[in-house]
Amino acid sequence: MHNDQRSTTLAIFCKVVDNFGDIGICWRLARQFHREHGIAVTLWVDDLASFRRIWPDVSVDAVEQIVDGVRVLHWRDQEGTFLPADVADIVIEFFGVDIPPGYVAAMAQCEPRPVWINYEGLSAEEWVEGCHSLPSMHPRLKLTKHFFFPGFTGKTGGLLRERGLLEARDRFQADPAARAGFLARLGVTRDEMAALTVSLFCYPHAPVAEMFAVWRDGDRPVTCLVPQGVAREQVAAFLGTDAVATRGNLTVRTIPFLSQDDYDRLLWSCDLNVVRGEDSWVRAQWAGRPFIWHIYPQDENLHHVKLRAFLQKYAENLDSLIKFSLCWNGADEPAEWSTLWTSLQAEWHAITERNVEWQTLMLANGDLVSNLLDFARSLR
Ligand code: TRH
Repeated sequence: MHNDQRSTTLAIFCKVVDNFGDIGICWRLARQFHREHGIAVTLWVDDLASFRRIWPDVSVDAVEQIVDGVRVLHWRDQEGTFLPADVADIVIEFFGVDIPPGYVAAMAQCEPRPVWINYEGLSAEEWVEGCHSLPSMHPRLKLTKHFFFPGFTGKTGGLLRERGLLEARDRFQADPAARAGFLARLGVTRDEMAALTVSLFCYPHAPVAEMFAVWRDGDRPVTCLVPQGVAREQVAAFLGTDAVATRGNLTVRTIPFLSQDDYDRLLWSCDLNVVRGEDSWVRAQWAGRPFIWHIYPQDENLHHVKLRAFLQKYAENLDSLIKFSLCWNGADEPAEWSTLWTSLQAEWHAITERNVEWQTLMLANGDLVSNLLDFARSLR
């Protein structure tokens, strides 16, 4: 890394294993490094079609393109020879992906060596603090990579948060016309906006049909907005082939799969957000509205350990939120979904207060991109 910050270069290697989380996070990182720190970013990504879903400016055919100031390369294989001049000052491999061997060989020839970061997944478990920033030597080459963990404490990398995000959210939430205009563009009617609005982003095994039944039979109108493709079967069971349907007190409406920026606006607009995986979960925390997290499932229910670790930190004393979240994730059995929903609503005020408190705590950990840069600089 050069002293002159403007000439710092950074490469991110991203493989879209499943869903949108990987590219979602890598794209946020890329944009923020470039926009807020003036870094020349190259994003290597294997699946341009998934990328385009969250960022419509992306061309799916281009081997190389500039998107929002970031150089995007289609990562098609592990072939290729590289020169030290091709190597970035900071190299981020996302979730331990295998960087092309030719690129790694060139990294070993650089003087000084690039900072090599393995960017890991977000978890509230205690062990994360012990592993964050640990070095790992390459078995053959004179190269060391370091683990970088996002997290919820000052001993981790913190959470992704763009400069001005909370101010933009506050402006939007203070302006009813902005919300109404945004929702109207998605086809939401005035009546639907006036109901309790829920955004739904979950994995297919979530108990969506059960919640639909509770809202349908409940005593207040609920509008559930579902981006295209989410919980496909359960939503189709309610809607048939229509885009919107009302049964009892519930209206379900499918909306387009949004760009990342519009997805934030959706979270800021709704009274309750159901989110999943990693990136939408973090965005929901910054949205400042009650949220339910559907965690990405792992073998042997390892994800239940992660879920409990988060709830222990975040939802202390929010018993209804804990119970609801455990049931939503199959980690506990509900007696009655309607009872769970009633108790959750009774806790609404306390949940909202906790959100504010939580954001203050998270802000104190700094933002992840700045933390990562400070860490990278400390290694040179
Ligand atoms: O897509 P996901 O399920 O991704 C997951 C997780 O990242 C998980 O940790 C990982 O191991 C697994 O993939 C393979 O959920 P996530 O993380 O919330 O990412 C979704 C991205 O899509 C996020 O950046 C928000 C974005 N998004 C939109 O841009 N528009 C939309 O309409 C919606 C619903 C999401």
